[in-house]
Amino acid sequence: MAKEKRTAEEKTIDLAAQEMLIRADSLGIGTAFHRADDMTACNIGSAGMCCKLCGMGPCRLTKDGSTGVCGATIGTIQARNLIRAIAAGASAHSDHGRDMAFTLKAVANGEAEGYTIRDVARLRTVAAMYDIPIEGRAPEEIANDLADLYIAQFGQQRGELVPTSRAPEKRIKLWREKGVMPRGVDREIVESLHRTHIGDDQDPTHILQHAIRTAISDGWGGSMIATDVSDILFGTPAPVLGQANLGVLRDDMINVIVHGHEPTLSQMIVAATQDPEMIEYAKAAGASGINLSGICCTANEILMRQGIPAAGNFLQQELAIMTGAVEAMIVDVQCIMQALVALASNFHTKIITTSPKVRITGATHMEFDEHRALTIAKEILKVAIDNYKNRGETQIPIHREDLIPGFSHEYINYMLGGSYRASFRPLNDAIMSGRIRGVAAIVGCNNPRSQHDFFHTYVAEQLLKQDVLIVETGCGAIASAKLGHMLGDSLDLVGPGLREIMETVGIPPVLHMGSCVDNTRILTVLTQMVNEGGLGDDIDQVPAVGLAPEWMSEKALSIGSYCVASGACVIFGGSNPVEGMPDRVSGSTDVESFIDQGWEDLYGGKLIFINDPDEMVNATLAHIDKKRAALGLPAYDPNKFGQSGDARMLEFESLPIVERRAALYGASDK
Ligand code: SF4
Ligand code: MSK
Repeated sequence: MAKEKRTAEEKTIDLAAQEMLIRADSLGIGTAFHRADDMTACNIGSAGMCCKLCGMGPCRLTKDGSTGVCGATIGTIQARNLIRAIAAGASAHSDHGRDMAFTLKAVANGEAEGYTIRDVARLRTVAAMYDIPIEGRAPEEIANDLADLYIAQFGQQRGELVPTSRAPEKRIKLWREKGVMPRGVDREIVESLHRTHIGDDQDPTHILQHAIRTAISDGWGGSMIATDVSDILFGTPAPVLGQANLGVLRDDMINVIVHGHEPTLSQMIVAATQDPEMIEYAKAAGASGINLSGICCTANEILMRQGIPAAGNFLQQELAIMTGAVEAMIVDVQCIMQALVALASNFHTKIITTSPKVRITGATHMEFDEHRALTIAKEILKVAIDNYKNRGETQIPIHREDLIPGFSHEYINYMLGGSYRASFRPLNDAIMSGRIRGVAAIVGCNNPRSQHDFFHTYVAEQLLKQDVLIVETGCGAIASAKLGHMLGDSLDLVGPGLREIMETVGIPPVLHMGSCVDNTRILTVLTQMVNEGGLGDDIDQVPAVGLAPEWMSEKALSIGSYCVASGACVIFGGSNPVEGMPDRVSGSTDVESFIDQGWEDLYGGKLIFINDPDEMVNATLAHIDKKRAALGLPAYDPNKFGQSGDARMLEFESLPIVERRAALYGASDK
């Protein structure tokens, strides 16, 4: 039976994306949405029950009690597939972190053209955490030592990964007790592959213990290093005005999109687009200037630091090209669809690969090298400008929305107390009093098998109504941005207690905390909340939940697992890589139960898969309330809050000036 095709409205809730999907249909061009409709996912593979680790297979296990040729059980095969995915995700983040550390080293030694240490305060703070001497030393000297320390974390063979020292004390002790303290990033990833080779580790729970160790080496290792170095080199994010969605593209300008994850090249592209020589070159080509925007997490990197607009999230990479208005899409690593090249051949868009690690057949390759970064950025930009003359008919959706991104943990600390008394105290107090019921981090990708952006934004909206503070990263953050949830004037979405806090502090309902590698910022916030006092002495006691409602990448599984290892309850939507198969494999599999209850018993955190968005919301609230009760905090009661004077002030502010004066001073004072 032919598979049913979804309408554009069923594929995405985003109006700009819908318009481009209709255009795709009229031009007869396929996208990931169409391919997802055409391709039925293999139910054995999606449940993690297919093993192809040796030449005796592939072995597809479909019934209770069945085994592979070697005797491997469903549990072993699911655990092996899961740890391999986590190891791949950890390797992607961590290799990014390694490259950032090498860039820091090059900058410290004056070998990286165009880069400087933008955030010396952050450099000193991070260095001091590791007892690197800072007093009386030049930033470059400190950066050199920090770079050496960070580079060493990848190849370290013994001992403990140094950045794990930033976790709460009790958590560190727990990791040591359970034998999951990572030794070195590369070592844990290599061992994951070794253990899953035919004939090695065949006890599912033992395999998954190492999955936890590998994931910790990502979250408290490679990813944390990536975030630290990005902040040091490009500045710690602070609120800035930005825009999101395909409507940021311009008909009268050269449209250049950066897509991928690493900020090293994109930051130089930002600098190059502002170079008078390049602007003149663009004008000479007949355009009114250069319009830079981003897709995916590269978008997040330059959005939260410079306010460069985000053209869209993961599922909009093809749709941006569909506008016909993009001269070049410059890609680095991760989440880049191979389909871009074929799709771009229908238009004039050039797909330019830049990483030595990533080539796509048919794309133009212009390799990036941080030692000549600005020069290369300008060369790439010239290719885009030269391509403007080839532009044909365009259709740019009008939809775009303003947003305020840039809520790094440093900024959250500052905004809660100002420079006089920067502190997490007000946040903890608000949770303890019940004004804020709890915290949810909504992160991760889009997946064309679910309605684009719907899960992210629906879950966020429902939780906001329940006074849950929302922080977001990655493509989920861009989904919220496109709906205007990252603006102060969206406060109507929010429950009464949370609204009081937002009005007092001056923050939007959803806080944008960065790219997917920046989920480490959330670990830092949770640790600071613990250290502030009043919410227990470890992360597993904080009323907080992590959600990845539309996940698709292996990185998401690594993120979810390091959050579990850190004590968080994590809820994923969409496909469950360790599920049972209805009618064939009964109930939850051993692995599914283990990453839920088993991990909770060991680490206080758990990983669960829920497909229904309302159930996701209910599970989140239930977990938050359970943690509140365990801390002895008052039960959540929305009727207690919402009467602050700030609300009255906002009412005044919304009045036309004449009425406002009349309300304040009487009708005669006009
Ligand atoms: Fe089959 Fe075992 Fe080989 Fe996997 S390792 S493919 S289960 S024989
Ligand atoms: S880009 S990993 S689709 S968040 Fe970070 Fe988005 Fe997920 Fe890629």
